[in-house]
Amino acid sequence: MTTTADVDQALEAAGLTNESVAQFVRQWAEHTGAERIEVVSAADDARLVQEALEAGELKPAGEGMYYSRSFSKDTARSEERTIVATSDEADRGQYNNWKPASEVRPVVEGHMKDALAGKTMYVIPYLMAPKGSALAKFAAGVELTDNRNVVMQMIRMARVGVEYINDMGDDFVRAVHVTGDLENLKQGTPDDMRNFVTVADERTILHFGSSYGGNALLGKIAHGLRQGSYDGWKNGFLVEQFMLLGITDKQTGKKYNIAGGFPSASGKTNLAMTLAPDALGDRYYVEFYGDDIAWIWVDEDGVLRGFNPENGVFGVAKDTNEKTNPTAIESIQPGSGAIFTNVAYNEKTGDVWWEGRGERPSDLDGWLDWKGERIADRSEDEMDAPWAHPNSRFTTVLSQVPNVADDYEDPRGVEIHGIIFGGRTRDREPLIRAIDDLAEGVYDGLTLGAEATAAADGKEGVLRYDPMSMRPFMSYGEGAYAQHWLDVVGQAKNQPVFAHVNWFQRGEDGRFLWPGYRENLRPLVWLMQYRAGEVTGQRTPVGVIPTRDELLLEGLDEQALADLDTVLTIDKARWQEEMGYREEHLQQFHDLPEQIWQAHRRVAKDLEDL
Ligand code: GTP
Ligand code: SPV
Ligand code: MN
Repeated sequence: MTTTADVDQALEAAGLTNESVAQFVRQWAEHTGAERIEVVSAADDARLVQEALEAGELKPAGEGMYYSRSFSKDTARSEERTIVATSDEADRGQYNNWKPASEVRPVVEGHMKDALAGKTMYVIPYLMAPKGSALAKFAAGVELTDNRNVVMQMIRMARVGVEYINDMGDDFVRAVHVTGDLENLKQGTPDDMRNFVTVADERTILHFGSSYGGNALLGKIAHGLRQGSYDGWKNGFLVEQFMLLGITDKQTGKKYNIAGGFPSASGKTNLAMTLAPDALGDRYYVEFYGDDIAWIWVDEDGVLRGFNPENGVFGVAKDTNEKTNPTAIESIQPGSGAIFTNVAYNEKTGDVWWEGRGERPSDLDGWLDWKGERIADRSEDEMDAPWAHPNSRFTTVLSQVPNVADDYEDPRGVEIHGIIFGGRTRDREPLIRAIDDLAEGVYDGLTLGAEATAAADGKEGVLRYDPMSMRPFMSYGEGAYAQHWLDVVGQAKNQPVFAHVNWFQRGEDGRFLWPGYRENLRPLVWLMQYRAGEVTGQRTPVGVIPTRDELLLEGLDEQALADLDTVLTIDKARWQEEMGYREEHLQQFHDLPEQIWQAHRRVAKDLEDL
């Protein structure tokens, strides 16, 4: 076990001078019984990668790219094991799984006691913001982890180094991650030992029992979303699971930035990365800012602004290919430093593959599925099982994304002109409907719904509501959350336009009625034109939808043209049915602002009158 002197020596050698951080590290070194302390920064990446390759934790996947595999029962965030704890029961919401801090803290601390005996405790100082941001005070954190892969993932996903923490005094999130003995945690049983706790009013995150994604990289989801949204509530800003992109009209020189929430695994990364300006006669230029998180506030001039707090992309691999998302493919080329997790891997060639990457390799030699089992050894009836896990992912840094905006690191963020919500819904929701009114926009966000996907444990195909795509990350009550939205966005001098989009409507034969992916630029261009008053669309009870001739249709394929009228139609009966479900959904929330109920009743009445 380390002594206080050892800890202090490690901190000093790394140039970590923040005494509050030092105390936090000492306390946890003692509690976990860590054998060694190692403070890391981004500059340590090459050495850590080398160590991980030697230890077999990473495998080479092409030059400067790596493959890793997580434990087979540890492949996604686990929502039912995730808890927001505070000392005030008023923070209990419908979705935040609230518990008293005094009850859960001892449990998870108990699991962590002496859990690092014989192990290294890595100290990861990080910032979830561009350096110099006015919100930096809420963005700094220190993650302690026993897992080298988590360190390498954090180096890609966050800004990592002592320089981000030394001047922060006590303004940092205390984040502790202990992997635990994954084979013996009784996952999914009544004795499940996993606990993913954010003690929001103490700015402390304690995650035990996973080494995967948002369960383990505590900067990203636990701090960047859960803790961040709690801090935002108390301090006047918004923190959302939103992508952020910019569209410039080269003819007019005008630029529009759009932020948007889509539930996990519903298309944020793809939308932010892959819009196809070339498809529309090269008139538009599209820039990438962020694919998963946006922090949003109104500046001193009354401008609604936002930035992406992350430094990288943790993208769903499935169906990512040259056609659906060429930009993503370009960002995971040799030399990119990309890490692939739970994809299929060829141990002889170092190639990786996933469902939707292209043809399945016909030569099975060397191929392992996501569990590490040889494909060639599969029996006849196992042959059709997926090779990659449906939630397998690639991790790459923003600077590798070819269309990343020049100003993506600007601490002032960018102005936000539009806010969109998009679910995964197979019927009812049209391609796009614009909403001009703030309360109605917030109402629309609160009633966002999606079919469950592989990113969260759950049944595929079952529809569930996911307010603003924040359901798994909600840190306080939904009524207060809605009010906070009205308050923050209400301060903006120029109100953003809202819109609801749906790329996932299906025909009776199950095919997608809209080609999606790169073609999604078309409805967004319409939204820009709508905001600028260049098109008027047709007013419906649920918003303004484009007329067929207002959409740029050049180059769209035959099938999409044939299906277009269906995705631009409002089905009154289906919508009225939906209004009943919405009412039940909203009734669960305590203290929902009256303005939201008014918006709901207005839509219901307009539907009745249709
Ligand atoms: P998280 O990282 O979990 O928050 O997910 P995300 O919202 O960023 O989702 P992502 O863009 O990674 O997409 C998830 C899945 O949806 C992938 O398998 C995509 O291929 C698929 N997808 C994304 N956009 C579209 C689209 O426009 N049409 C269709 N049909 N599928 C899409
Ligand atoms: C999500 O599930 O919404 C993600 C992936 O972005 S994870 O980081 O694992 O939460
Ligand atoms: Mn996400």
